[in-house]
Amino acid sequence: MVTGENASGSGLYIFMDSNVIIKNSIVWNNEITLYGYPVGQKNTLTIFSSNVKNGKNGIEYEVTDIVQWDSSNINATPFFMDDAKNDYHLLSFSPCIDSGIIYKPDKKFIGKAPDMGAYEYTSTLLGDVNNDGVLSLIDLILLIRLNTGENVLGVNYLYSDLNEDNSLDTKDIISLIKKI
Ligand SMILES: [Ca+2]
Ligand SMILES: [Ca+2]
Repeated sequence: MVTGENASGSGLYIFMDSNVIIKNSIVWNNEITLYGYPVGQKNTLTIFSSNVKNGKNGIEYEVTDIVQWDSSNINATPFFMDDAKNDYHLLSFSPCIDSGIIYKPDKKFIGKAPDMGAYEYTSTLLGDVNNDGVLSLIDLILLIRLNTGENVLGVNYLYSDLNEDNSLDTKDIISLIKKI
Protein backbone atom coordinates (compact mmCIF):
# COMPACT_ATOMS: atom_id res chain seq x y z
CA MET A 1 0.00 0.00 0.00
CA VAL A 2 1.20 3.46 -0.85
CA THR A 3 -0.61 6.39 0.61
CA GLY A 4 -0.05 10.03 1.49
CA GLU A 5 3.63 10.05 0.68
CA ASN A 6 4.82 13.58 0.10
CA ALA A 7 8.50 13.11 -0.64
CA SER A 8 9.27 14.58 -4.07
CA GLY A 9 5.50 14.93 -4.52
CA SER A 10 5.07 11.30 -5.39
CA GLY A 11 4.18 7.98 -3.84
CA LEU A 12 6.15 5.59 -5.96
CA TYR A 13 9.01 6.22 -8.36
CA ILE A 14 9.79 3.55 -10.87
CA PHE A 15 13.00 4.02 -12.83
CA MET A 16 16.21 2.32 -14.09
CA ASP A 17 14.50 -0.08 -16.48
CA SER A 18 12.31 -1.57 -13.78
CA ASN A 19 9.54 -4.10 -14.07
CA VAL A 20 7.09 -3.56 -11.25
CA ILE A 21 3.90 -5.42 -10.45
CA ILE A 22 1.35 -3.91 -8.10
CA LYS A 23 -1.63 -5.93 -6.92
CA ASN A 24 -4.18 -5.81 -4.10
CA SER A 25 -2.90 -2.37 -3.19
CA ILE A 26 -4.19 1.09 -2.42
CA VAL A 27 -2.44 4.08 -3.95
CA TRP A 28 -4.13 7.13 -2.53
CA ASN A 29 -3.25 10.81 -2.01
CA ASN A 30 -0.08 10.44 -4.05
CA GLU A 31 0.88 9.22 -7.44
CA ILE A 32 2.90 6.62 -9.22
CA THR A 33 5.63 7.97 -11.46
CA LEU A 34 7.51 5.98 -14.04
CA TYR A 35 10.65 7.95 -14.51
CA GLY A 36 12.83 7.67 -17.59
CA TYR A 37 16.19 7.65 -15.85
CA PRO A 38 18.77 7.17 -17.19
CA VAL A 39 17.33 8.69 -20.35
CA GLY A 40 15.84 6.19 -22.76
CA GLN A 41 15.17 3.50 -20.20
CA LYS A 42 11.95 1.56 -20.47
CA ASN A 43 10.01 0.81 -17.30
CA THR A 44 7.09 -1.54 -17.10
CA LEU A 45 4.32 -1.29 -14.56
CA THR A 46 1.65 -3.96 -14.32
CA ILE A 47 -1.15 -3.04 -12.00
CA PHE A 48 -4.27 -4.99 -11.15
CA SER A 49 -6.84 -5.45 -8.41
CA SER A 50 -5.79 -2.16 -6.85
CA ASN A 51 -7.39 1.10 -5.87
CA VAL A 52 -5.61 4.03 -7.51
CA LYS A 53 -6.71 7.61 -7.00
CA ASN A 54 -7.66 9.13 -10.37
CA GLY A 55 -7.30 5.71 -11.99
CA LYS A 56 -4.82 5.39 -14.81
CA ASN A 57 -4.58 9.19 -14.90
CA GLY A 58 -2.99 8.98 -11.46
CA ILE A 59 0.05 7.41 -13.06
CA GLU A 60 2.69 9.56 -14.71
CA TYR A 61 4.85 7.92 -17.31
CA GLU A 62 6.84 8.61 -20.41
CA VAL A 63 6.32 7.37 -23.95
CA THR A 64 9.07 4.80 -23.53
CA ASP A 65 7.35 3.27 -20.51
CA ILE A 66 4.66 0.63 -20.53
CA VAL A 67 1.70 0.68 -18.18
CA GLN A 68 -0.40 -2.43 -18.16
CA TRP A 69 -3.58 -1.24 -16.56
CA ASP A 70 -6.14 -3.89 -15.74
CA SER A 71 -9.90 -3.42 -15.60
CA SER A 72 -9.89 -4.95 -12.11
CA ASN A 73 -8.49 -1.68 -10.75
CA ILE A 74 -10.83 0.78 -9.10
CA ASN A 75 -10.79 4.49 -8.31
CA ALA A 76 -12.89 4.86 -5.17
CA THR A 77 -12.43 6.47 -1.76
CA PRO A 78 -10.87 3.69 0.34
CA PHE A 79 -12.38 4.79 3.68
CA PHE A 80 -9.47 4.20 6.00
CA MET A 81 -10.05 4.05 9.73
CA ASP A 82 -8.06 7.25 10.34
CA ASP A 83 -5.51 8.12 7.71
CA ALA A 84 -4.66 11.40 9.48
CA LYS A 85 -3.19 9.20 12.19
CA ASN A 86 -1.72 6.67 9.76
CA ASP A 87 -4.32 4.07 10.62
CA TYR A 88 -4.96 2.38 7.29
CA HIS A 89 -7.30 -0.32 8.50
CA LEU A 90 -10.47 -0.33 6.45
CA LEU A 91 -13.92 0.72 7.61
CA SER A 92 -16.68 -1.86 7.20
CA PHE A 93 -18.12 -0.16 4.09
CA SER A 94 -14.81 0.29 2.28
CA PRO A 95 -14.95 -0.63 -1.43
CA CYS A 96 -11.54 -2.28 -0.96
CA ILE A 97 -12.97 -5.13 1.10
CA ASP A 98 -12.98 -8.42 -0.81
CA SER A 99 -12.00 -6.54 -4.00
CA GLY A 100 -8.54 -8.03 -4.34
CA ILE A 101 -7.50 -11.12 -6.20
CA ILE A 102 -6.57 -14.54 -4.82
CA TYR A 103 -3.11 -14.93 -6.35
CA LYS A 104 -1.65 -17.49 -4.02
CA PRO A 105 -3.80 -20.35 -2.78
CA ASP A 106 -2.03 -20.43 0.57
CA LYS A 107 -2.06 -16.68 1.16
CA LYS A 108 -4.43 -15.99 4.05
CA PHE A 109 -7.35 -13.66 3.68
CA ILE A 110 -10.74 -13.17 5.33
CA GLY A 111 -14.04 -13.11 3.47
CA LYS A 112 -14.72 -13.92 -0.21
CA ALA A 113 -11.41 -12.56 -1.47
CA PRO A 114 -8.40 -10.63 -0.20
CA ASP A 115 -8.85 -6.93 0.49
CA MET A 116 -6.90 -4.22 -1.26
CA GLY A 117 -4.42 -2.50 1.03
CA ALA A 118 -2.24 -3.50 3.92
CA TYR A 119 -4.87 -4.86 6.30
CA GLU A 120 -7.62 -7.40 5.93
CA TYR A 121 -10.87 -6.04 7.25
CA THR A 122 -12.02 -8.09 10.22
CA SER A 123 -15.59 -8.06 11.39
CA THR A 124 -15.65 -7.81 15.17
CA LEU A 125 -18.98 -9.58 15.41
CA LEU A 126 -18.46 -12.77 17.36
CA GLY A 127 -19.58 -15.72 15.26
CA ASP A 128 -19.29 -13.87 11.95
CA VAL A 129 -17.25 -16.66 10.40
CA ASN A 130 -17.55 -15.43 6.81
CA ASN A 131 -16.81 -11.81 7.81
CA ASP A 132 -19.85 -10.28 6.09
CA GLY A 133 -21.09 -8.33 9.11
CA VAL A 134 -24.15 -10.47 9.89
CA LEU A 135 -24.78 -13.76 11.66
CA SER A 136 -26.50 -16.27 9.44
CA LEU A 137 -26.82 -19.92 8.52
CA ILE A 138 -23.75 -19.53 6.30
CA ASP A 139 -21.67 -18.81 9.40
CA LEU A 140 -23.09 -21.88 11.10
CA ILE A 141 -22.28 -24.14 8.15
CA LEU A 142 -18.75 -22.77 7.98
CA LEU A 143 -18.28 -23.24 11.70
CA ILE A 144 -19.41 -26.87 11.44
CA ARG A 145 -16.96 -27.41 8.57
CA LEU A 146 -14.18 -25.85 10.62
CA ASN A 147 -15.09 -28.07 13.52
CA THR A 148 -14.54 -31.18 11.39
CA GLY A 149 -10.97 -29.98 10.88
CA GLU A 150 -11.54 -28.84 7.32
CA ASN A 151 -9.24 -26.08 6.12
CA VAL A 152 -11.79 -23.52 4.96
CA LEU A 153 -10.51 -20.53 2.99
CA GLY A 154 -11.38 -17.01 3.99
CA VAL A 155 -12.82 -17.61 7.44
CA ASN A 156 -12.57 -15.19 10.31
CA TYR A 157 -10.90 -17.55 12.80
CA LEU A 158 -10.60 -15.01 15.57
CA TYR A 159 -14.32 -14.37 15.67
CA SER A 160 -15.28 -18.01 15.18
CA ASP A 161 -14.39 -18.80 18.75
CA LEU A 162 -17.70 -17.67 20.23
CA ASN A 163 -17.05 -18.59 23.84
CA GLU A 164 -13.50 -17.26 23.59
CA ASP A 165 -11.81 -20.31 25.10
CA ASN A 166 -9.20 -20.51 22.32
CA SER A 167 -10.63 -23.67 20.83
CA LEU A 168 -13.12 -24.29 18.04
CA ASP A 169 -15.52 -26.99 19.10
CA THR A 170 -19.17 -27.93 19.47
CA LYS A 171 -19.63 -25.39 22.26
CA ASP A 172 -19.05 -22.65 19.70
CA ILE A 173 -21.53 -24.26 17.33
CA ILE A 174 -24.20 -24.38 20.04
CA SER A 175 -23.45 -20.82 21.00
CA LEU A 176 -23.86 -19.69 17.38
CA ILE A 177 -27.14 -21.58 16.95
CA LYS A 178 -28.49 -19.65 19.94
CA LYS A 179 -27.49 -16.34 18.36
CA ILE A 180 -28.93 -16.91 14.90
CA1 LIG B 1 -21.62 -13.82 8.55
CA1 LIG C 1 -14.42 -21.98 21.58
